Amino acid sequence: IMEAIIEGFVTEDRARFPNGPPKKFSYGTAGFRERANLLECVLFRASVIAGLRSRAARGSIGIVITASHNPVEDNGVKFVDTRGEMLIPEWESVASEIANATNSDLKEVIMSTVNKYSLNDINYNPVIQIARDTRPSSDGLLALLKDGLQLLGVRYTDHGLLTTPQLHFIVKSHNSQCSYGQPTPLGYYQKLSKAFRSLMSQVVSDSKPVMKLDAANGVGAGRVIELLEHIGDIMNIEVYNDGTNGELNYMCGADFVKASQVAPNGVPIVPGGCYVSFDGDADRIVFWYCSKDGGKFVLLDGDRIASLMAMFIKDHLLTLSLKLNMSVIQTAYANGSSTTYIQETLDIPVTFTETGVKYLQRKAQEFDIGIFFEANGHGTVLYSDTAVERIKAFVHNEKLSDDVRSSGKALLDLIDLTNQTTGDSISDMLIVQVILSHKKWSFDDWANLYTDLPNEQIKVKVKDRQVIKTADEERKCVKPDGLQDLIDKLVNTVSKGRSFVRPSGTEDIVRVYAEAETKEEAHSLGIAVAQSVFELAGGIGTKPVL
Ligand code: G16
Repeated sequence: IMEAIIEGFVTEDRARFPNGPPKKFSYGTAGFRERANLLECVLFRASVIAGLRSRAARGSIGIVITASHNPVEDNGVKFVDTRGEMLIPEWESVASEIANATNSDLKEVIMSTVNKYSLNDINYNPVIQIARDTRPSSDGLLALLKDGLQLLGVRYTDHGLLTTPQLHFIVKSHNSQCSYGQPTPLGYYQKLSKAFRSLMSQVVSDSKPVMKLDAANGVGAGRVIELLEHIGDIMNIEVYNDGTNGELNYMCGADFVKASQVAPNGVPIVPGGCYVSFDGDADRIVFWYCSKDGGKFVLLDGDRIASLMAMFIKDHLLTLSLKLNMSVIQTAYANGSSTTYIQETLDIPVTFTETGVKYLQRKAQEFDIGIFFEANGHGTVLYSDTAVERIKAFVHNEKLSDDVRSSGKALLDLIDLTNQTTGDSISDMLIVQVILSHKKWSFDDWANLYTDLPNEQIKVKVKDRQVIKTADEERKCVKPDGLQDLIDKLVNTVSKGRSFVRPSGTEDIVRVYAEAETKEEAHSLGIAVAQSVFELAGGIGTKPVL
């Protein structure tokens, strides 16, 4: 029967896409991502990928149609695995093979997956959880996905417009038989708002916190408005760049603000005000403000969020005298000052992985408490079952002091406020607000934890970005020959210099990162390295200039 179903699917695929996939797709940092008009075949075939993965894992899996921080012409598909995490690596290859199969190979590729994982049991009927972002192309791509699922007889729930992390939450909740939460958008708002209200009730203050949100003209805007129905009486979030006027991710949003280190368009600036930027699908977040004296722009990025969360959690563990195996997970993009602060001041070990939340998340699972954050604002905290059980023991022990028990309760609420599946702008925003309120800190106080080393990020266009090969968690470039030697020489010309290059997994460019003791040195180092990439890796277009 399975073979007949697949035969029907393949016949329809051939009728709709007689020339097969329009290009070779690679499963990048976060799924397939391309110009939207090239993705139709991929979305149709995403149905079979999801259906097979779901059968193999015996659980519901998720699909989000989004290209996150990319421009509005792009789109993409992110698969969410059964525990609410990114798709496991073994299945990234399966997904690539199916997406790239020629028309004549498609049936064989699918059937070999069916046989390899013994997926012939048609009695197991999975449910796929689906969401999409606000891109104009998302509706058409969604229709193709649904057509594919219907042909295959795979059930699905279409949750409509959601942030990517909301769908991760729903998948985890569904597969945990609701022990993690109710698998609906409402369940998400209820879980977070309950924890947030409990944590904020411990704060004595006569004013409501106010956050001004740059929602990147993306899907986060509407979701925050929905959230406000649950917490609007205790927190004020003013939503800007809500998609009614501006273009998605254009001159706004977390990626723009982090990379260009300036305030976004579309947000009225009040010196001293508290600002926050999401990216297009609200899985990344950065905070920022303009200082009261002089209006200097100050960025509080993913490294800052990780440092703040690590400090707060560590403080509570100290109150409980509880020793847990804890680590902060960073990538090569982490500002050197944040790593020093976490290791030396907080005395928490830092572990490095390559770029991509999927890598950080896997590493974080090795600890009782794994705080993982990319500098670009993508991250969250994972708590092991052991950590949760040990913290719970404090709350229910009547013999302990009120301070100790309320510290335990605060940690448990914090765990509930955390989206433990992936980086989540909404959850991260609320956690930061809780910490600042508990400490009675302003953004200035937070920024004073350490001083960032000036840094610069540059994009270089090359003919084929795959000519760049890296090692040592992307901190060393091993191909093309000679590029790393050049980088080493350039780094030695500035003080506190550091630089690395890597091919992006979401855009058709090579990324260059440079940091140094002064802004000028970071800039000149970045440009010099970008020029070396241009020369040795087949740059196209205009060569970067100082
Ligand atoms: C995705 C990943 C992130 C990664 C970012 C940029 O984010 O989930 O982990 O940092 O891409 O990746 P790259 O430098 O390879 O282009 P998003 O928010 O775009 O889905």
